[in-house]
Amino acid sequence: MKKTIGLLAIIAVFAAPAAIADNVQGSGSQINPALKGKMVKVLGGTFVMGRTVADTPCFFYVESCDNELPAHPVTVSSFYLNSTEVTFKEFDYYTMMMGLPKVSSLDGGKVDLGRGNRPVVNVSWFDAVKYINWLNREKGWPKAYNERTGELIDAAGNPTRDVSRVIGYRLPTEAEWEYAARNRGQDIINTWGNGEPIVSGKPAANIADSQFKAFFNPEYLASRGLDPLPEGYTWEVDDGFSRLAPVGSFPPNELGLYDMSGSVWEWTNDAPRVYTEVPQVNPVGDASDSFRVMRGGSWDNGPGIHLVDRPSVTHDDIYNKGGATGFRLARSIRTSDINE
Ligand SMILES: [Ca+2]
Ligand SMILES: [Ca+2]
Repeated sequence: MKKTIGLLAIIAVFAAPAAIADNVQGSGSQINPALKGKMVKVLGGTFVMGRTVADTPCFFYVESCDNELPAHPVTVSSFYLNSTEVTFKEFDYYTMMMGLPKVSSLDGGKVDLGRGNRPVVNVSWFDAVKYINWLNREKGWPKAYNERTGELIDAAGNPTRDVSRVIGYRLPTEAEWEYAARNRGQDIINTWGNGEPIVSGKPAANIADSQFKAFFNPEYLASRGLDPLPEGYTWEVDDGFSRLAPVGSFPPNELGLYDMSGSVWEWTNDAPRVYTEVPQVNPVGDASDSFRVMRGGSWDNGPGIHLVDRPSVTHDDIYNKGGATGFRLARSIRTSDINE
């Protein structure tokens, strides 16, 4: 495990106004009747990627969050990002059609997290890209990934680090994910801003809340040989969900994207890139590295997690089957899409 969020590892052991939204999924609903979210057009731009908010503390258990520094200018081209995380309903349709076993909906403590419109979890990075390749095939698009090497591939099947050469659905790059999660690169720590996780007087995200704290009480943790949660780890408010919530249960960000903070960690396309001061344009991680970055925190992280936090695990890892990592779809904008 590399530069990861220790807390997640610990928990995972046992818990284990869409002003610019364009529905370009179109016939996708005919391809996969379970498809729920819509693709939101995220207008490109240049932002400062990495930890930009001064004095932001590192998350609990993290030895260092130096991998979020130095903050540096990054230019991202316009792209589409799905408004929601991929759901169990969507993923179950795929496994049914492919004759694959259903993905477990249990957390590490064998508690059922629920299925349906809850985000799919217990999927490795390779599980996610195999789903994406299948979905692209159903759409009549080329595969986006080499399922053996983990490389992005262009329409001819050749490896590429240029996302604009990938025609169909793919995972968002880290830069795309962060840019979109921060409302096109604003100086915000989480989707709700820099204060309490509240929007319009209501909980802003599904994070580790008072219900979570009640379940993972010191006695329960001690019975599993684990230390109590650190003081301040959870949010002292009931957000309505001790574990998974249906996608879209909380307010979207300004771009119309739901659950960018909390709900489940989201696989990005990228292997970890070492940040430098050098400005980047559409950076993509080196796929030969077997680690992949996940973003956004989950139901088992409190409000101390940040959008810029970037833990990574290997691309075949289901993260200790902790029920806390899923993904969402992205797609480059192609000239032929302009009139869609
Ligand atoms: Ca919660
Ligand atoms: Ca999320």
